[in-house]
Amino acid sequence: FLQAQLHAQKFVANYDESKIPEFTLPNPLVTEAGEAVTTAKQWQETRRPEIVDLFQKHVYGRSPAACKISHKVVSTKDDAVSGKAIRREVDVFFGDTTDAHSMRLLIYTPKTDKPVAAFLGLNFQGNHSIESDPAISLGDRWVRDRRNETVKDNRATEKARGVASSRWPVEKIIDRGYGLVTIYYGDIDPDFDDGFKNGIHGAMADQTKDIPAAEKWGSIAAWSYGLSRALDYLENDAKVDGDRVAVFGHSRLGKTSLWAGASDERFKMVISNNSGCGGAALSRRAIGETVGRINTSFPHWFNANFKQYNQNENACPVDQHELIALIAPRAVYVASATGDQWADPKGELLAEIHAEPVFRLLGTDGFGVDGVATSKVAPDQPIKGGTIGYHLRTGGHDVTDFDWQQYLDFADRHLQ
Ligand code: GTR
Repeated sequence: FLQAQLHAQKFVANYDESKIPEFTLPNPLVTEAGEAVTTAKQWQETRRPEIVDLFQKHVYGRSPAACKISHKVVSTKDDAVSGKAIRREVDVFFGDTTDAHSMRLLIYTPKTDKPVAAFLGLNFQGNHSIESDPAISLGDRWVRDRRNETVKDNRATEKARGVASSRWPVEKIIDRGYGLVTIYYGDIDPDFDDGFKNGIHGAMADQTKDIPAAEKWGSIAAWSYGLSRALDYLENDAKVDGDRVAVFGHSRLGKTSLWAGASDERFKMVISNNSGCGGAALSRRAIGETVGRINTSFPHWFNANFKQYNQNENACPVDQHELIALIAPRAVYVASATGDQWADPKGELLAEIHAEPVFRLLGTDGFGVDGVATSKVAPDQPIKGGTIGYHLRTGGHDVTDFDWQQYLDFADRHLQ
């Protein structure tokens, strides 16, 4: 009981700006040796690799080198989405044989002869949850018990069909000329703490055996690795243009899309929807969800080293503005919600503001407007004219049509 009480005291969430501890952000444009970074070449050759390495070592963990993949087409439907799209299911294997661990890609492409730009994003409840069509295979992998009829004994039921469709406006995406590729994140790595035995952690244990224990990949890194392997597949898919793929994710999967986009420069655009702590939000603000809180609730998301920064964010050699900086000069969009203070909307925008000097150094227009400041950003007024996009949507922790509207507009400017 005492233990529980101490625990609760330690993690009473703070939402009071005046109680934020004093902090100094690491400067993305100063090398570890203290040298100022003044050229794109210096950034690309010295500083960028340093920051990637710091995130691997202190935050997300080190993943194995890219494995060979193989694939198998599971199904094809030529008249999906009211006849406007082709829908395929493709199993992608983490290895060159089809007995390797696999993930199932659900791929929608508009009916056109040309390869299309596409959104790639992980989903929480299974591919069958994004559309109610009974022809989509019902996943048989472990899913979180939701205390409702969509899950029984940690397996999805028929009732799970379409339950997440409000977050996946497939028809709108197709009508705008884009493809949509989604994967159930639990195919890659089930989202619970089992000492990294299941999912690709277990399947690829051999490939990670030389990585120091404290630096081994957590689940966010594993999910990101899956996204990169999905991109390997898409690069060879005739219907999708692998050079024009936007990686998208909400919440823990927004943390994942950011790390995927930061660590894999082939993603041309990166979208973080309400990603919060360990995603777009600055850790040093320690407001809403904190590093100590997240490492306690979800010990498997980050590497073991990251635990050192519980209640000790200032000691971490990187902060999340540098994660966003790693995406430069490519397009990045961060979305917050007024009702999602747990994810620290202000800290999410500040991270972009503090990443902007890197985008400018690399010759982009940054936000595309001068003087972006947290005090000036009004709800539901997107900033989407530059390379860095942002909005603060009214409402709660979710993905809505408003969010997608902005992502599609942003994609029109960066992927078309
Ligand atoms: C919460 C967690 C957040 C966010 C969210 C989600 O419980 O505290 O960091 O990731 O889950 O993924 O929905």
